[in-house]
Amino acid sequence: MTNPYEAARASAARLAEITGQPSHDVAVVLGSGWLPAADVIGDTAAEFPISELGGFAKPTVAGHAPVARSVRTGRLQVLVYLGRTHLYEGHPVDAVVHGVRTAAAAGCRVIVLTNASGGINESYRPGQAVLISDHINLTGRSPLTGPEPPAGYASRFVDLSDLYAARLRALARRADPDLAEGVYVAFHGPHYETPAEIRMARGAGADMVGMSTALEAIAAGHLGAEVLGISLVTNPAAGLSPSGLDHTEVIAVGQHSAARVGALLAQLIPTTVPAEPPQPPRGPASGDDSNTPPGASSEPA
Ligand code: 8IG
Repeated sequence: MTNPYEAARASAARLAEITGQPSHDVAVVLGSGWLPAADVIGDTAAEFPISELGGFAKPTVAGHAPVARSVRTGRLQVLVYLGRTHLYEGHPVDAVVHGVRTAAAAGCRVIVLTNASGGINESYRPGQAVLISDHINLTGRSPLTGPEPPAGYASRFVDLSDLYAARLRALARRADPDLAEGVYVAFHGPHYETPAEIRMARGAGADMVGMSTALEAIAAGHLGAEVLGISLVTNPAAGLSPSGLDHTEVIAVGQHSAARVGALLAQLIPTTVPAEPPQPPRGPASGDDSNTPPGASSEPA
C-alpha cells in the first residue's frame, strides 16, 4: 500500500496534467453554504471531478460528483475544492485530509479552510463569518497517527502553536475590520451535540462548533502550509435556542450569506501570497539573452 504522502504526490501530478498548471499557490476548501464563493474567487481555468485525481474517498451522497476547480486570480493559481470529505461519512482520516495533502504537494503554501458552524458564543448572529483563531479537536483522531512520516517530511510530533496563522488573520481583518475571531471545536458527528456537550465546550473556551476543519488544519500545518480558517455561524448551538436545531434553517442562512463571504474570500486570497522578492538584475537590460538555464545560478554555490 502506498503511504498517504506518496498518494498526495500522485494526485498533485494528476492535477498538473489535468489543469496544465505545473503548480498551484493557494487552496480553498469550501464548506456547507460557501459554494457560491467558488464563482467569485477568480476565473475558472479548469473544472474536474476530484475522482480524476485519485486517492479521494467515494462520496456517500449519490447523484453529483464532487468537483474541484483551478482558478486564476491575479498572479495566483488557486485550487478550489467545492466540498470536502467528512469523518462522519465513515471515511479514514487519510481520506479526510487527502485534498489538503494534495494541495500542499501541488505547491500551495496557503490553505483556506471554510465551514459552517453552530454558534456557542452568544454574541454571534446567524450568517456571521468568524475567523478561526484556534481549535479544540474533539474528534479523537489525528491525521498523523501511525509511524513517523517518510524522509523529507516533518515529524509527527508537530507544533500547533500558530496553526491558524496570525499573519493570515491580520490580512483577513484588514479586508473586513468587523471580523470576530473565535475558537472552533470539532466533534466527530454526524449527530449534533447535546446541550451538556455544548456547555462543556463553552467552558473549555469554544466559540463555535462543527464537524470538520480541525484534521485538515493539522495535516496542512504538518506540511508547513499556513492555514486560514473562516467559519460561517449558521445556528445557535444545542441548548442555546428555544427552537432547537433545524437543518433547513441552517441551509437557508448559508445561502443568504454566501455572496457576502464569497466577496470576502475574493478580496482576501490575492493578498495571502506575497509577491516574489525582486530578483537581482541578471544580464543586459535589453532582455534575457544569457545561456543560463532557468533555475541555474550564475553565482558559485
Ligand atoms: I451548520 O451546531 C452546523 N454544523 N457539530 N454542531 C455541529 N456542527 C454544526 C452545527 C452544530 N451547526
